Amino acid sequence: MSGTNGRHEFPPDFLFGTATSAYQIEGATTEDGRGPSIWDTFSATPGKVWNGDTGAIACDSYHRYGVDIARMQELGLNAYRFSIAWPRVIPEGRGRVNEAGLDFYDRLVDDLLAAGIQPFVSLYHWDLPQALEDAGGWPERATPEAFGDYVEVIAKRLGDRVRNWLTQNEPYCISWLGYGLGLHAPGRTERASAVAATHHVLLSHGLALETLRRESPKAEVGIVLDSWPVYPESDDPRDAEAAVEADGMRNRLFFDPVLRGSYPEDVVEWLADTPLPVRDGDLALISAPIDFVGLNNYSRTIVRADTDGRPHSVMNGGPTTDMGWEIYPNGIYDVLSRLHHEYGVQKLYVTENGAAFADVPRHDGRIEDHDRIAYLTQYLGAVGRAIEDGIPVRGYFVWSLLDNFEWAYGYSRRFGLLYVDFPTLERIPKSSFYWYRDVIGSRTVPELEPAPVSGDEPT
Ligand code: GCO
Repeated sequence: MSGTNGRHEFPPDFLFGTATSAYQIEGATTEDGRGPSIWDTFSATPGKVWNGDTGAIACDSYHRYGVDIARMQELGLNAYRFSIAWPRVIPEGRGRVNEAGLDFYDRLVDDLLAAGIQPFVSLYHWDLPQALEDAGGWPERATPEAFGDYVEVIAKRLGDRVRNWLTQNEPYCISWLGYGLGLHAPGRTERASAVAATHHVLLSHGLALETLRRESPKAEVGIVLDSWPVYPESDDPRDAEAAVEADGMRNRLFFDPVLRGSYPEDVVEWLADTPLPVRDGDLALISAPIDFVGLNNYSRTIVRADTDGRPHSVMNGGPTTDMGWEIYPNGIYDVLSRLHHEYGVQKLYVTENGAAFADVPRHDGRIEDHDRIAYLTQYLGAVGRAIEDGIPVRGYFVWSLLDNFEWAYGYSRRFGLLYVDFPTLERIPKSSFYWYRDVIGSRTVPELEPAPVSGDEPT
């Protein structure tokens, strides 16, 4: 489709940001009274994370957040999305509040505001207090209830200054990668638990929303949904049906309850042997009006019907990032358009988009990440095209400000605009950092320049 690589201008109030999350950047996992989280436990379990990497040090942003804010100022960021570590604030998940943990986020919010950067605060980005997992984790209804109490503590402390809250981040990944496929913490492979977690994570959004409306009435509240749009591999009706099923499990299972107040009937049927633990009143909480939807999008899924008709995802040989994810900028346009036109969402942020590539510093210290610039140009271009077509996208956050702990991939995947030299923790701007600075300064995505000529990989 045309127009993605061309020049796009963004409206004056459009927010340009970057995103991070606590466990991926903070380190200091045993300092100042922080309790253990499921990611401490999971990453300490042999064989779960590449290279045995953990978040114990990460980017040390717990101590170096001042350095990071200085870099954000250099970029000219309008907004910064970060997450609060629940175990830093309530080490056992419920009950006792750790004031030192709260103080850290208090300072972070103040320093961001002083730098003219709007905080977008994620209340949960996967670091569940281990004590709550020991009591059953997200499959238990007690967990969303504890989350509501934790959110109240945060809102009471930061609600006078924070104007944008994100309740949950990627409910699909929390429930299905964590409890169904076991690829993320806590590493369980129990379908019934993944289904129960799905509902309880969404319920926790509803409970948090109720609390935030009360304790932080001037703020806007949204949820972050990750979506990989699903396309059938061919015109064969069997592929089309398989795509509907895959889209149901991956997207509609989360979009529908939040934005329509009901679970999709076909998905409920597929899950009939392990039903969603819905109680009276839950869906009203989950679908209470929100101010915006945050979309995380990186790629898409293409599916083919297996011999039994079930969806099977396939790669099409197109270009991919270092995650092996296909680069498909029209996908972000399609999801934004769907959320607006099909689901009636009136305000959207792209809360994450970005790319991992194997960045290698040269002898002169420069990191020329033309592939990341090309990726961002195309995706931000697609976002620009969505805005030109009347889709209400109000901001865009690059994942990520800096290279960080990429979950089960440890430090082997680099998503940052800042290169992090992990042995020294030095931050070095990549070419994409300067590119984004210019985009923000001019509010314009320029046309993509051809890549500098480089040698091919020796074969
Ligand atoms: C999320 C994302 C991030 C990842 C990023 C790249 O949940 O918001 O998973 O934490 O680091 O999406 O995979």
